[in-house]
Amino acid sequence: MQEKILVVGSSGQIGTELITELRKIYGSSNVVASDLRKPDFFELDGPFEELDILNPQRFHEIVKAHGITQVYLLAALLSATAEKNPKFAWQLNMDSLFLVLDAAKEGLIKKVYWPSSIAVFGPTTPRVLTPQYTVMEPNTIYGISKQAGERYCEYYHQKYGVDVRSLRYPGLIGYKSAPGGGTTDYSVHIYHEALKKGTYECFLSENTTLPMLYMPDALKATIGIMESEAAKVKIRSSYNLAGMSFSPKEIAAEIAKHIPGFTITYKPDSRQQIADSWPQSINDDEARAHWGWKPGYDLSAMTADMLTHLKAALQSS
Ligand code: NAD
Ligand code: AKB
Repeated sequence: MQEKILVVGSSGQIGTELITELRKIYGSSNVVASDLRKPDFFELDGPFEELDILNPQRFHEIVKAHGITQVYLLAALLSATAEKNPKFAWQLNMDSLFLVLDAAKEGLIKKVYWPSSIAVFGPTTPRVLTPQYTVMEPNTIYGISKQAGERYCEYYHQKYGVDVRSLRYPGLIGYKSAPGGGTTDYSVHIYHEALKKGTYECFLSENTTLPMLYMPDALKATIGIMESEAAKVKIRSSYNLAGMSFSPKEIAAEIAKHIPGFTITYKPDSRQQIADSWPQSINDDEARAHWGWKPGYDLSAMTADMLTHLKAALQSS
């Protein structure tokens, strides 16, 4: 049977890239992009539907009109933006998940992807090589919504047999799309500013180490878990996922190897407190053992690739 995929929140940092990858696999006409707005930076070569995921009627209309079998739910408010509007963040992050899980429970769709985050961990979690199962007391509204979302995903799988799959992404870094309101966003901005100005003012302090993942690895993991046999996906809350860990000082030193004279200054803001509550590194043994996850990029390989692509994009613009 031909899969028909709906990506909700397709114009964001992950969505813009995921759409391209999914269309390579399933064919452009079988992957429907949907968001409040069309993406800013590239033309979509396939169907796009305007959708506010807080409008259930419109969601059901799109699912029926396209015969959707799988939904990737990416719409959310991220950590920094959510702190500015906690009630709305809770409404968007939770109501969208209930809507999609219920559609699967009712048999309208067959499979759901929903990303969680390292934000499910909090200040009482062991911060180094944080294990899959550990203390989870998040103290941001974003983290609380992700943790509650994980519990709902597992509940819907156990009670109703819903085939929902999830990854706890670390900070994601890519050259094709801009990040949207997270605490790890500096790790994308720094490459752009390094090439444009040779200097960057960082909103986190120099030794704030956080787990990160290069976008090609994030896409590989996302499609990898969705294409795994159901029996291999033994965890239905969300899987720990690791790529690399570094601090602003370390990424700046790596960039300086390619751009001699590059400088970084530090002006921590409210995002520092969020970063301080998150792990420094993640243990992802379960993802590796259950469905064969393995990252391809470390800090040095990612930096070389990011700078090559961003330089080419700057020269052609
Ligand atoms: P983003 O902010 O870049 O994109 C989110 C998209 O959702 C935007 O295009 C936005 O317009 C859309 N959206 C917002 N409200 C909507 C609504 N009511 N209806 C339809 N669309 C709506 O976020 P992202 O970085 O692409 O993240 C996607 C998912 O991955 C989120 O659940 C996020 O929590 C998770 N995640 C991201 C990262 C990361 O580093 N980017 C890390 C961990 C988890
Ligand atoms: C954020 O910083 O909010 C995201 C995340 C790690 O969930 N990048």
